[in-house]
Amino acid sequence: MRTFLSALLIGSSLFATQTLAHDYTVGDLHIGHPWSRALPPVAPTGAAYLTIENRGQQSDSLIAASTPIAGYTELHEHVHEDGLMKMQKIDRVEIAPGESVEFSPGGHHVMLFDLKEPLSDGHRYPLTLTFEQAGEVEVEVYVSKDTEADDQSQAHDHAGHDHGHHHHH
Ligand SMILES: [Cu+2]
Repeated sequence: MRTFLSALLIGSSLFATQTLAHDYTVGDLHIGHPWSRALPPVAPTGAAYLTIENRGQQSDSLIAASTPIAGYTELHEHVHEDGLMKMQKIDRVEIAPGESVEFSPGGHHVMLFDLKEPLSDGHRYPLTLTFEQAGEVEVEVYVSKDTEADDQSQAHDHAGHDHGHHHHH
């Protein structure tokens, strides 16, 4: 699969390069490739994925995220419960020194509620991440219908998730 994807990326030239690689630095944190999966226009919720690498000596935590395209956001993780994968809200995502945390479909993600504009393929939107130590950084999220994350296609597709039973505080 990796080989196939690599060939695909090379074959699709400059556009793919620009689409698939972008990163940010805030303090000792390195943030790689924020992206969202494209969804049908009617989707009320979406999710943002990225990687956060801590190149410093002390632990830091992602504690909040916000974007003008969503009414509000939550940090989510997936847990196995009664044989099912469920999402649940978490207060923080800690990134230990020297470690890297990947937000991906089926794992951690920034959940976007009350979408004000559709997550359409090729769209980009700003997302402000707040870290306990490093502070705030605004990143640009790329919306794509097919990304390298499709490599993890065993991970379930977030688009089909029902958030109706979530409790919000
Ligand atoms: Cu979620």
